[in-house]
Formats: sequence, C-alpha cells, structure tokens
Amino acid sequence: LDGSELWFTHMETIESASFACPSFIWIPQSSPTFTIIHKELKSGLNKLYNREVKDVSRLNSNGLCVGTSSQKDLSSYFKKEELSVLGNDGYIIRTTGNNVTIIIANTDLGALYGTYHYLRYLQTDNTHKANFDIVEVPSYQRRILNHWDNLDGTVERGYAGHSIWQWKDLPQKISPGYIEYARANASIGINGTVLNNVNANPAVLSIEYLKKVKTLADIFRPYGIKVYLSINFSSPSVLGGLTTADPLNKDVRIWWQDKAKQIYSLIPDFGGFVVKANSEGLPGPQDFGRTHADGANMLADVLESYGGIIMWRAFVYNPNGNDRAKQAYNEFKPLDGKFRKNVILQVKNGPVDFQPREPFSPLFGAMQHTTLMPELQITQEYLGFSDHLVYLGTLFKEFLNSDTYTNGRNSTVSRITDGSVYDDSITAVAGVANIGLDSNWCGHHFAQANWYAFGRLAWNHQLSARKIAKEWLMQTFSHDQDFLNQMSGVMMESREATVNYMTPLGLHHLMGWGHHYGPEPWCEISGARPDWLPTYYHKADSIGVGFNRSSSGSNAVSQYAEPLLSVYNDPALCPEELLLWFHHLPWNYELINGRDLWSELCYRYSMGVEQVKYFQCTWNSLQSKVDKNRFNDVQNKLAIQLKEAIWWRDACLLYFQTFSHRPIPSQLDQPKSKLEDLKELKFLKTHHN
Ligand code: BDP
Repeated sequence: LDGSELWFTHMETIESASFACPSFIWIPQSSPTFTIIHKELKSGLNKLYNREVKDVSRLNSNGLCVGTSSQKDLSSYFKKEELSVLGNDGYIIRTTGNNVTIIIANTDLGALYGTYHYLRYLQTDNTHKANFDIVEVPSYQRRILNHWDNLDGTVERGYAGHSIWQWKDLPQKISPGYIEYARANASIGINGTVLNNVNANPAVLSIEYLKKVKTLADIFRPYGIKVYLSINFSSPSVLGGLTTADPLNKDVRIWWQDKAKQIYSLIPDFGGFVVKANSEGLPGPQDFGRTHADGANMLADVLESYGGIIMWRAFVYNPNGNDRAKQAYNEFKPLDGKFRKNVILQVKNGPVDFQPREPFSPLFGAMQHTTLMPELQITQEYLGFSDHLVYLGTLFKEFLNSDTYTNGRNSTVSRITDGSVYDDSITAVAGVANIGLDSNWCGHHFAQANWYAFGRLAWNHQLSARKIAKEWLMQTFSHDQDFLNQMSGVMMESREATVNYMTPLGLHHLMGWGHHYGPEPWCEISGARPDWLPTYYHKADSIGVGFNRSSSGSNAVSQYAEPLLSVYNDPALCPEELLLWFHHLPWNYELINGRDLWSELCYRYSMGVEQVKYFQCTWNSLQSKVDKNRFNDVQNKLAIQLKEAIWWRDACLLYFQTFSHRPIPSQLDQPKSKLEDLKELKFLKTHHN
C-alpha cells in the first residue's frame, strides 16, 4: 500500500455494530451526481460486506433509498420543516418502518454528502445503533481548498511534489487524478477549490488558461466542487494592455466586466476570485491611491450578477510598522462596513503567519459589519514540511474554539464566522492545500489526516479533533483498538510536541530564512526586511526574551476585546503558551510551576524531543498492525523528525544561552553540537521543490 487511496484505503465495517448490509438500493433520480452516488454505494457496500446489493425501483423493506425532497415518495416520510432547514448541502439519514433507510436532501449534492456520511458511518461509528437518525447541516456554506500552485507546475510551500494540475496537457489530456481528487474532497464535504497560487500569474485569466480551467470545472461539477481563481490585481494592464489597473478607472472596470463575461460563458457556476493585493510586493488598489474596499468592491460589482464572490485577503503588512501582528487590523478595521455583500475578507488564523502557535487574529469579531472567513494552512510551511508528523486537527480546533468575547461570552471564532453571531449571508472557510503529485498525495502518510481534518471541520466545526483522528485512522490504516488508541494519542500530542521543540511559550518565527525549514533564530541578512527576520520577533537580549505587545510595548493587546485584553496584557494572567508572544520577560521570571523562564525553555525544548522519541517507540511497537510499505515510510520520517527536533532544541537553546548566560539544567540532555557548527548547517535545497 502506498497511500494513494487516501481514506479509502481500509474499507471495513466497524466490528460490533449492529447494522446489516441493506438488501436493496433504490435511487429514483438520475443525474451525473446520482450516477456517482449509485457507484459509491454499490462498490462501497460490496467492499464492506462482500455482497452485490440489488437495484430495485421502489421502496423495499431492508432497502436503502437515496433521493431529493422533490421526490414525493420519499419526502412524504419527512416533515416539511425538517427538510427546509437542510438548505443546499444538508441531509437526513433515517431508518423508517420496514427497516428502510432513506438518505434525503434538497439537492443532488446534499444526497451525495449523505451517501458519503452513510458509508463512513458503517466504517467508523461504534454507537451500536441499528436505526439511522442523522441530520446534518454544514457549519460553513463554502468549504474551500486554496492551492498555491503555479502555472509552471511548482507549488509554493508545497512539499508533496509538483502540482497535480497538468496545465500543459489540459484541456485535451485529462489525468485520472482529477476525479480521485474531486471524490476525496466531496467525501469530506469540501466544495470549492482555488486552483492557483495567491501570488497569481495574470496569465491564468488568458483565454488559453480559462479553457483549461473550464475542463477541470466540468470534471469537478458532479462532485460539487466549484472552481475559483486567484487573480493578480494588475491583470488589466499586464494581460489587457491598459495603462492602469486603477479600480475606479472606467476602462479597467470594463476590462473586468468583459473578463467575467468570458469566464461565466465557459463556467456558468464559477465561484469567484481570491485576491492578494498590496501584500508582499503584489499590486493592489493602494498603488493608485485607492483603498482595499475600492478594489474589492469594483470586482464584487463585476461578479455580482453571476453570483460570484470576492475573497479579499487581509494578509497585509509592511516593514515600517513597529509590530507586524497589528497591521492587518489597523488596515482593515477602519474599512468595516465598507465592503459589498459578496466580498468576504479572508483572514489567516493568527495575526502573523501560520506559526506553530499564535493567538487568533484580532480581526475576528472586530469587524461586525463585514463578512470574514478563516484561512488555515494545511500544508506544513512552518511545521516541518512533509517530514514531521504533526496533526493539525488540534491547532484548527484551538483556533475555532477561541473566544473573542467581541459579542459577550461564547463569541468564539467559529460562531463569529459561521453566521451564528452576525447574520452573514455568505459563510466560508479556506485551507491552504498540502497536495501534490507524490503517490501518497501529501508527502507524509499522516499529512493526509490534515487535509481530512480540514474538510471534516469545515463541514462540522463541533467535531472533536480526536474523533476526526480516529475516524481517519480507521479508514486509512486499521480498526485495531490498540492501534487506534496509541496512534490517535500520538496525533493528538503531535502539534504540541512540535511547538515544544520549535517555538515554546509563545516564541515564533525562529525558522530559517526564505525556505522556512529548520531553526535560524540568529538569522541576520543585511538589507533584508526586518519583519522577515527572527530577531524582530524574539528580541532576545541580556535581560530576557519575547515581544512586548502589552500596553507598555507595541500595545497589540489593545486590539483584543475585554477581558482578553487585560488577560493578555498581564504576564501573571497571560496563558503560558502565549507568554513570549505578548511579553518580553527576564530570564529569571518565575513561572507557575516555580521554574524560571530560562529553565522552563530548556524543559520545553527537551520535552519536545522526548515526545518525538515516544512517537517513534509507539510506531515501532505497532509494526505488526501496519502494512510494510507505509510502516517503513512513517518510520523513516519519524527518524528525520527526531533528528530535527534535536537540531531545533540545540540550536535554539545554545543561541538563547548566549544571552541568558545560564546553564542548561543538568537533568536534561546536553547539546552535542556547537552553536558555530549549527550555524554552518545549510538546509538542503532538495526539500523545497
Ligand atoms: C507566507 C508564505 C508565502 C505566501 C504568503 C501568503 O511564506 O509563501 O505567499 O504567506 O499567504 O506564509 O500570501
């Protein structure tokens, strides 16, 4: 087994469950989506029960039936109100009299999601209920993957080989991977894909590329995956030959209108644009003295009549400000209420940049008259690429569960963004994909779990990270109880372990220059943007370490609502995991457990290494429960992870020791390397595409 079948690898019904295989299937409707539903059920039940289930053309006892509410024979079993709350994508799976199970939805796609749920339930749910009674409505309407894929086949921050989009071959030649991709996404509820990098090449909007995009959209449509594109704000000038891309210029507006017309004539259900503007050197409305709202609204007006949306990214910062963490808020908060209804601000989970741990971005909850969507990073840019086993379900949950307090208690990020707190007409969530051409799609077998977890949480943010981990393990590896307990334990601990060996206690941005791999807390490059250098963030000196964002420092804390503001502002109240994010504290600062800051740093770094050792031992002990190939692959990756956890620990502690001048507690392993040698270590370029 090579991982290519993702979470379809291990299809087995859950032991001890009392549901039996249906004897008949009735699918009264036909459409490309219902063809998929039929195929999935036939082959799924065949694999699960080793039985060929018969097709029938009426409701039979011991049968399974899938259809939409427009089918009177089926809808008569349900109350009108329960069907109407399902919206477009929701579904009910219910066993009625005569042991008939009905999967019903308002749309074909809802029926497809219900079908995947049904199959997953047979494999993973051990609640022992013979009768189904499941009602599901997704947390977010738009559940979108962002590919940072370039038109030349490379992937920005992609660690699983080249892009899966074979642009050169399209539209003539169609890779079988496209359908597998659509199926995998649909099975976990993902319903949108942004095909290209946010650092967008204007050429993607040329007619040549749009025809390729159309081909992909046609393949994805029956699976419910809408296509979106990242656009370059200067497309009207670079691609269209205009002298400007000023959003208030008439010719610019007409250029975009013509472009939209062309796109929608090819792809009538095209989703919309993602825009990275005036960020990291990319063009944007500010180049013409206009605001982000001017730029976003012009595009929103152009797409409005087609039902398209604009996902305008809030990831903006410039090197002149004193604290990068404050800048997106400062830039966008004054524009609250100025955006069109079909604009949604796409905001990264943290205020800096996908670090192993950050507090949530203070924009969440602060913009009460603007629709916001979270952007999560599934690809492990700052978390060991595809070499480290880091399950992100816990990171995603920590963020979604964070209480912003912006509308009283329980104004969690998830409730702020899913329309529960503010009445948003659009709700969405995006994840930066970790997918490439590697045979196992993600480079590390366990990185598939992060794609899976993103989809499951986008569908239902109430699910627990542990439940998702177990579900994924069962469908991907094994139903063995010991295996499930041990490996879900490893997964649940893995992100905290990585925080420990990379950036404990709220440290951040200590990684290598450019490629972002490995430790380089010392990194200084003359002429470089200061806000791209670790020293800007850790601010270590003879007194202590950490970024003072309290009211006596950059005052970034003021962007949070009370009581968080006061909690973050006071080192005695601030959660220890964010201590050095908000405070610069002396090396002898005493922590809750009585240790001083320096010793605690040493302990945390060492603990991270110990945790990886424990992951290794656990995996090794499970050898007999895993196929040989995947066992070896993961074992090799864990060996790299351990080596690199030690590298991180030694590099960071030896470097910070040059400021603290304190010994590493003698109970802990002492670094074997010298700081000078670690500084000489050069990251292998082969890691990076
Ligand atoms: C940073 C990445 C960079 C992306 C940028 C973004 O290092 O490659 O282009 O974010 O999100 O994390 O735009």
